[in-house]
Amino acid sequence: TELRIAVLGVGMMGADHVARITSTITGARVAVVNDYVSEKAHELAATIPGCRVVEDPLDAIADPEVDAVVLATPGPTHEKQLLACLEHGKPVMCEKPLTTDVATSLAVVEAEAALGKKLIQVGFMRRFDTEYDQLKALIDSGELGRPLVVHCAHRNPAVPPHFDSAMIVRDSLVHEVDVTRFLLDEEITSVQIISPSANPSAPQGLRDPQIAIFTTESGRHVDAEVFVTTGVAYEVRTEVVAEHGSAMIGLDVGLVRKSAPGTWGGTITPGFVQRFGQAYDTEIQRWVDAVKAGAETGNYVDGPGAWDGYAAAAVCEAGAKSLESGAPVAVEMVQRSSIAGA
Ligand code: ISE
Repeated sequence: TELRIAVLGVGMMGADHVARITSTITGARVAVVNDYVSEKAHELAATIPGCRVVEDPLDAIADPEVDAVVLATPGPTHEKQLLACLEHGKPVMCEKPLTTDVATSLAVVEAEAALGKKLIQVGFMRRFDTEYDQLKALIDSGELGRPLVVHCAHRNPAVPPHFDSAMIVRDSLVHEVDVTRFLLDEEITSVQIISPSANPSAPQGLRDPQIAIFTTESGRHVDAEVFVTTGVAYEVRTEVVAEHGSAMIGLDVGLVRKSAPGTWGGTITPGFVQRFGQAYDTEIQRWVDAVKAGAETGNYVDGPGAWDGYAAAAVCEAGAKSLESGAPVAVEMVQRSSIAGA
């Protein structure tokens, strides 16, 4: 039987997931959509057979004809909606952030752990990208020896007008936080954000680009350039330097074209929806499959979970503090082993 999904929030990411579940994903359909802009939800629902609008997000979660939830609502609403999903035992794929602060993220981790079921997946989609997957497999094979240093670049052509300097940390750099934890399999213990001379083309006051430095539990170094107003295209690069070699992904070397008059090059994806389209497809398909298997396994997640969302929130909190001072700030988080079942 088909999994009946409620998609809450049908802005850019939510609408993209609705399209993907409707046309690409097997074994699931969008049964309910919801958005605080009600007309937007109605317009979308009208294009999908068997899809209806539920006006209140909490009613959509509780709806007996909804089996699972995709949360693509604004971050500040996540806490309440995630707790409702747990209360009703509904598996949920939550776009980042898990919640907007560390204390509420931890409360969500604890509430899920107390249930003894893994119901929350967090939308760190890069873990599903083929190139990141290959990089992780290469690291885990041990062929390169111990990874020592990671260099990251994360560039957006533009960001919405409400994007401020702290959002560069919490919304953009957060992906490098998750990638670091994923690739190196350890927590980040300290963050420093350096704001060099700003891009003259960036909105007044926006500290863009930013350079982040992470230190991990075992003392490894990660640096990331996050630059969200390049005006160029969407570029995400990660290079791991290890004991016996290095590896890099995100080189945009798909198609290299040579043409008159003497030009050489290819194309760059314009945005994250294109660059990570395959990752989103794989993420949602694997989530749907895990949810369907969940009744037997008690695990409704195949990928990053509530703990990963909490860890990211803790690192970004330290990052936001460092953004003010420019100095390294220690990450404060509880030990995973202190929460039974987390
Ligand atoms: C956005 O929220 C994302 O998640 C994208 O992956 C990231 O590149 C962008 O900077 C964020 O604003």
